[in-house]
Amino acid sequence: MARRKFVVGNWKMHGLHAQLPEIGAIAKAAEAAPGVDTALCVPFTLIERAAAVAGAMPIGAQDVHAEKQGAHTGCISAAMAYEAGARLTIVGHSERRADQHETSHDAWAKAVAAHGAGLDVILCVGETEAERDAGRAERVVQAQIEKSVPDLAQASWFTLAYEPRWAIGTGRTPQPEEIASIHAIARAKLRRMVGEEADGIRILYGGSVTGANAADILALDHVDGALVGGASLTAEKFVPIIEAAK
Ligand code: G2H
Repeated sequence: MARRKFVVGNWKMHGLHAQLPEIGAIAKAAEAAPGVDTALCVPFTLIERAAAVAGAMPIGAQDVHAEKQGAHTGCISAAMAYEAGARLTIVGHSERRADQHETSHDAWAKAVAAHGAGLDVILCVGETEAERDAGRAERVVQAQIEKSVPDLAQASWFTLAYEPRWAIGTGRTPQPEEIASIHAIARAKLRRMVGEEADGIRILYGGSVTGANAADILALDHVDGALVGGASLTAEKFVPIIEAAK
């Protein structure tokens, strides 16, 4: 099944209003690449103004709370993110799994809540360096998918992102065959969980993607796009990645 390439920037805890022109420039490049789906996940504080300058390019959040409302100081619900202008959200990012001790069950609950509020979902999975060194990468990723992908996941709103933790922000990327192998295993696991729908679900690679390595990574089997951190912060760095996906 043909899957459109999907390139998503994850600004993490970067970006003040002064960076809005970068978002405008990225959106312009996205518009010039109609064959590629491009989106940018920004801090909550930027969502509303980013959406105003992003034109047709969807703006996303990087996390949402699993509950609709309640006594959760400092948290943001999926409906709040949607109301601010987000149309998608990342859940289960490894930095949240590590820093906020989020589990695969938390990621599942957030994915369900986000979908319920009308947000598309990008759910992240990926092994640590110790798990890869111990030969457990495949089993870890399969278990994370098992526990965190909702049974009702559909290609129209759900995307999986494979991000080996040891490749995030480190400048190290796995060997092409390592990426292709995990993506094939992830697709097979999705098929066992959601049947033929899995063939339409996009699986992104994330972890030190740059303009220099994007074309090679995006050419791999079952790699349907990229989740990009550091190299999405400026149009100068991000646009070549969008163009590599054309
Ligand atoms: C992985 C990625 C974006 P970076 O976290 O989600 O970040 O491209 O900086 O490794």
